[in-house]
Amino acid sequence: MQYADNPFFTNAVTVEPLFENFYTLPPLDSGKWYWRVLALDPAGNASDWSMVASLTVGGGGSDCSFAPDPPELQKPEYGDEVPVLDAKLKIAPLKDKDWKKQDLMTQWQVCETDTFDQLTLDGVLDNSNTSFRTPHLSLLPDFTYNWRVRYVSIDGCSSAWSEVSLFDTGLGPVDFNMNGIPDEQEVDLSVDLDDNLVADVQQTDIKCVTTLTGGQMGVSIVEPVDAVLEAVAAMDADCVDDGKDLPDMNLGLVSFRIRVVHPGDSAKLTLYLSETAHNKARLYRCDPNIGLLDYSTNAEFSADRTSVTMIVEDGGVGDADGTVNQVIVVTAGPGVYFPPPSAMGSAVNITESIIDITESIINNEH
Ligand SMILES: [Ca+2]
Ligand SMILES: [Ca+2]
Ligand SMILES: [Ca+2]
Repeated sequence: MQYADNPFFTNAVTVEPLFENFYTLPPLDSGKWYWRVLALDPAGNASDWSMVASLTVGGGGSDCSFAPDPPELQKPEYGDEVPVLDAKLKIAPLKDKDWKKQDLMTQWQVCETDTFDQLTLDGVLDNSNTSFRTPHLSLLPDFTYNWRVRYVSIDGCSSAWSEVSLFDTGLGPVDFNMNGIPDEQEVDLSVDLDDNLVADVQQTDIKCVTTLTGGQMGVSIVEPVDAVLEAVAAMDADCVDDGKDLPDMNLGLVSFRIRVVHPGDSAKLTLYLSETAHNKARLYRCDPNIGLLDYSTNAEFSADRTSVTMIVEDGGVGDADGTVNQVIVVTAGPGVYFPPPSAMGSAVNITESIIDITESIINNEH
């Protein structure tokens, strides 16, 4: 499914995969919007696009005359410095007594300028969430950013934007040789993850890091040829640090930032793994405000399971910055859920149990 603010679908947002016959749109600006759908079979063959349909946001449908008061920005305070890799933005709890917490979403925007026309980040959280974590590598070091927040009701009415505040980012990890890899995560000359008999550190088409588990992962852009891999950094598997059960991720996660030439471009890339992935491993993507998400539908492991190819799209699938801005930010890694050691006694393991059941069905087919 694609939607856009113009009938030519310039800078359209693509939503895939979509297994249901409905989709709930994130908050959209007022005005006329256009959408269309196509069908894909399991082999990836696509139908033609449907006819284009339109919808109008605001002024009509819902009564938006009682919009909530705008949020009050709390942290960072004006001009504070935040860490590049792990910034957390905070607003005061919802004060407007006319609204219920669960009926409002918070929309967070970060931009280099106070015009908010070329966004760095655009994220929507449910349940009047008061804090927003910036995705790893989405912020550049030693930079000043503007940010603002608004409430959006579940029927699409929004508050005014909060005041605009500013924060600065710190220097980030040391990268003395300026290759986009933290120097303490560089690999040595013995590493050749793409198996081409050339040390990866001597190649321009792959960036490898030492993972936090002591292995290595490499990132390489397959296409488009004009996309640039700007930065790569290894991350801990517990990407939201919430203590929840995680898949077993023997290489942890790798974050990377890609710059594409055209807004909304897709990119295909390969993650090279220093350890063969388990035969049941899936590729997981980290959303810093949700946790790990199964990215299998847009990823494919190689036959020998030493690499995995993934598709990402600026402002679309996989892009953690949530906006069409010629930058794609991703944190991902392979992982596998093993059956919990004790029987499923606790509610915590429900998700795992469901995954185990799916896996046993798959196994029974063989
Ligand atoms: Ca470096
Ligand atoms: Ca190599
Ligand atoms: Ca983007």
